[in-house]
Amino acid sequence: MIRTVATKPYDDQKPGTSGLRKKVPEFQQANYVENFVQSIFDALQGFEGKTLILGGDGRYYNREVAQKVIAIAAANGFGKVMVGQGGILSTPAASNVIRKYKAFGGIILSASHNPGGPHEDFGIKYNAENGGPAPEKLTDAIFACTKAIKEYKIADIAPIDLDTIGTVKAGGMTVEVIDSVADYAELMEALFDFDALRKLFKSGFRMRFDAMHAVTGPYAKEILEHRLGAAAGTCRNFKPLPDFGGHHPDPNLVHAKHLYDEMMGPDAPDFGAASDGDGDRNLIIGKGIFVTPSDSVAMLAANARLAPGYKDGLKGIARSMPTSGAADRVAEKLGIGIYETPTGWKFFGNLLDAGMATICGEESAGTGSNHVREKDGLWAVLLWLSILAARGESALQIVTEHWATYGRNYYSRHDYEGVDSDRANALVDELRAKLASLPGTTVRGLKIVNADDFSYHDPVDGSISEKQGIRILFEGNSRVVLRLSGTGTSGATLRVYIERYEADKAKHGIDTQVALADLIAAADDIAGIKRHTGRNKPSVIT
Ligand code: VG1
Ligand code: CO
Repeated sequence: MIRTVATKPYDDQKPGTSGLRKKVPEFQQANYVENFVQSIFDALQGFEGKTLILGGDGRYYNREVAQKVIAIAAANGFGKVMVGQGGILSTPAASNVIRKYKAFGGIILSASHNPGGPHEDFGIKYNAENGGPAPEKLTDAIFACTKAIKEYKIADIAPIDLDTIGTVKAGGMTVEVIDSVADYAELMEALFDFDALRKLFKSGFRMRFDAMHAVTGPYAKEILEHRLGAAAGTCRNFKPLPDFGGHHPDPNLVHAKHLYDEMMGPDAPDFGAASDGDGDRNLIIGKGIFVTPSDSVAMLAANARLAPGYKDGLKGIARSMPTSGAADRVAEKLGIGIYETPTGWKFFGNLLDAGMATICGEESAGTGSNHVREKDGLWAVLLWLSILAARGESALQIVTEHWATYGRNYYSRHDYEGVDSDRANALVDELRAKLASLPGTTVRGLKIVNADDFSYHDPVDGSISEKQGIRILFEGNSRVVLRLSGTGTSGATLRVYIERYEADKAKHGIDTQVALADLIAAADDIAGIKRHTGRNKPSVIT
C-alpha cells in the first residue's frame, strides 16, 4: 500500500559541495529524510520502472535511512532498487554500479570524511545516470523542491533484509541486495595489471593501508590482500564501524598522523596509504615522503601510461582551481588539455563525459579518472602501486625526479574550522570589496599581479558558476586562494590555499611551511584572518 503523507518544508536542505550534510539529530527530525528524498525524486523525471542504486559508507543511521529510501522509491514508481549488502557501497563503487547496470541514478548515504555517530554527521547525495554527483542545476532544483514540498509518498513495506544477497519484491518494486565489493574489484582488474602487482608484493614489497574503520576496509582487504597477495595485516582498521572508532575518517596529516609517523620511522614499509569515510579520498605516503594530493595527481598523470587502462595516453587533465598548478606542467609537456574547475567533483562530470579529460584531481586528497564519475581512493593507490612496480623505483625517487623535471609547487592548505559564520562571511565580504584595489600593490615584499573571485564557465554545457573562491596571484606565479567550505555541519570553515612554484632543483628540499612563510603572512595581512576569526593559527594544516 502506498501512503501519501502531508509534510512541511524545512528551509535548510540546500545541498553543499557534495550533497546534504547535517548532524544526525537534524536528520532525525520528523520527515526530514523523507522530505529530502521525495524532493530528489520530485526534481527528476522519467524514472518510472527504472533502477535506483543505493549504498552508503556504513555510518550511524545508514541502515535506517536506506530502508526509508527504498520505501519512498517504491512509492514513487521506481522499478528496482539495487542496494549494497548491509546498505554499504563506497562512493566510487556506487558510481561504478550506476554506470555498469545503466541505472537511472543513485543515492549515496555519506558525510565522507566527517565523523560519524549519534551526534555526528550524516549525509545524502544524489548521483545521476553517468554515475557522477548531480550537477548544480539539479541540486538547485532539488533545493527548490525542498522549500515547496507538501507531501511525500511512501510504501508500507516490511524492512528489507539488507544482509542477504538476493532479490525480493517490495511494494510492486524489486529490491536486489548486491555484493558491495565484487563489481568494483572487477573494474580495478580491468584497469591495472594485477599480475604485475602480485609480483611486486611477492618480491617482498611491504605496504600499509589504513581504512580508518571506514568503508574501504572490505574493498582494500579483498583487492590488496586477497587478490594481490599483500601480506596479511597490510590493511589496518579495516572493519567499518558506525562511528569510525570515534575518529575522523579523514586521511590527512592530522587524523592519519599515526600512518605518517610510521612511514617516516625507521621501520617504515615501502608504501603507505589511507582512505576516507566513503572511500573516495586517498592519502599517499611513500617511505620517508608525504606526497601532497596536488603533486599526486600530477605524478599519476605523468606516469599513467604505465597502467594498462591508460596505455593509450590521456585526453586531458582537470583539477579544481585551488589545487596546485603541478598538473598543468604535466599537461603542457604531454600536449594535452588542462581544465580548472570549481571545488567539488560534480564539475568534472561534463569534462569526463565529453572525453576532454581522463584524469582529475583535487588538493583535498581526491584523485580519479574516467573509469567512474567520482574520485576514487583505492584506484589512486593501485595506480601508484602500478607505477612503482613498472618503474622499479621508490616513491621518494619518483617524487624527487618529478620535481627535478617539472619544478616543485610548494603547497599547503590551512583550515580554520568552526569559525562563527557571521565572522567568516565578514572576512569574505571585506576581501571581495577590496579585490579591485589589490593588483599593483606589494605585501611583505610580494607584488600582487591579479586578484579576483573565480567564476567557472563550463566548456561543455556553457553554465556559469560564480564566486567559487578568491584568488590572489603574486609575481612569479605564487598564489593564495581563500574560500569557505561547503561540506561542514557547524559554523564555517575558512580554507586558505597557499602555493609557490620553485624551478630550482637545489631548492626542492625546504620545509613546506618555511617555503611558504612569506605568503602565509601576506594572506593574513590582506584578508585579516586573525582579526576576523579570532584565531592565531589554523586548526588543520595539510
Ligand atoms: C571539500 C573539499 C573538496 C571535496 C569535497 C567533498 O569541500 O575541499 O575538494 O570535493 O570536500 O569531498 P569543501 O567545500 O568543504 O571545501 V568528500 O570526500 O567530503 O565527498
Ligand atoms: Co569522501
